[in-house]
Amino acid sequence: MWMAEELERAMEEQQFAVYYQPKMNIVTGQITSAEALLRWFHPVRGTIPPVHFIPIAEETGKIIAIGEWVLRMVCKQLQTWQTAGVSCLRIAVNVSPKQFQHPQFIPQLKDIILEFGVDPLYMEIEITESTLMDNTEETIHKLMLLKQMGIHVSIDDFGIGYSSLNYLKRFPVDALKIDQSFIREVQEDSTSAIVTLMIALAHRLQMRVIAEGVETEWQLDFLRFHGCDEIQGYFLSRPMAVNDLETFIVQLE
Ligand code: G
Ligand code: G
Ligand code: MN
Ligand code: NA
Repeated sequence: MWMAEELERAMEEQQFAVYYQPKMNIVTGQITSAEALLRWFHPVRGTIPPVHFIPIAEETGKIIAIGEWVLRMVCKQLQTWQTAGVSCLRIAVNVSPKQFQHPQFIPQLKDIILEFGVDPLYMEIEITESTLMDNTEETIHKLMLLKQMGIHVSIDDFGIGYSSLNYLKRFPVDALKIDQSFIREVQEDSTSAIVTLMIALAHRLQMRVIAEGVETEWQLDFLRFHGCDEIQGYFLSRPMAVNDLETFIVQLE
């Protein structure tokens, strides 16, 4: 399997980059955070999307090293902003189930934050429903530790997994990110009942709610009208390199 072998080389030869996609507060128009999204620029095969290599990285266990690398890159970026004295943006990192469940995940995260002298308030973790539903007690414990550290936690791709609604209230998380497949259905000729229900559910659980994959102004208006807190998607911005993110934010100010 070429990919498993080349993932190793990709790390050594620095073929990975971290891109950033902003999230915006619908009411204030302010950028609240940016999601770190891994990109693999292969010298021969071109850009390989994460949907192709993240599953292989999970299967081979490479996700542990790759995930650590992403955390380090993000903390380094936060350190750069902090040192330059520019107003810092919170950054959200996707953490795969295997990485989150690893016994060293929290200690390692603490070490990296300390090493770069980052304020944990600028860190956010995105985990999926499947991460929550495995090993529930252990997961709740880890989520409490993250909360104590001041790190935000969001549930990613919400609605497509199997999280028991009854369990959801037991997880100390800050936000639900409605999966983009539901937002795609938000169109002028549809009722979009599921989306409005998910917004109500999140608020009932004292969580913020973020719509992913927002591509049209109509969707934005709908979501604002129904009390969604934040949006992310091509309508606002595609994922981009850090210098483009900085330009994007300056232009908004
Ligand atoms: O970046 P895209 O824009 O193509 O992302 C596709 C998928 O890959 C998403 O589900 C996203 O969560 C996942 N992904 C992107 N970057 C990372 C990462 O650094 N770690 C993990 N575990 N998943 C990531
Ligand atoms: O699973 P996760 O939410 O982490 O993955 C985000 C994925 O969605 C990335 O592949 C990102 O490039 C993609 N994405 C982000 N915004 C949009 C959008 O508005 N439309 C579409 N089709 N994809 C998007
Ligand atoms: Mn995500
Ligand atoms: Na998502």
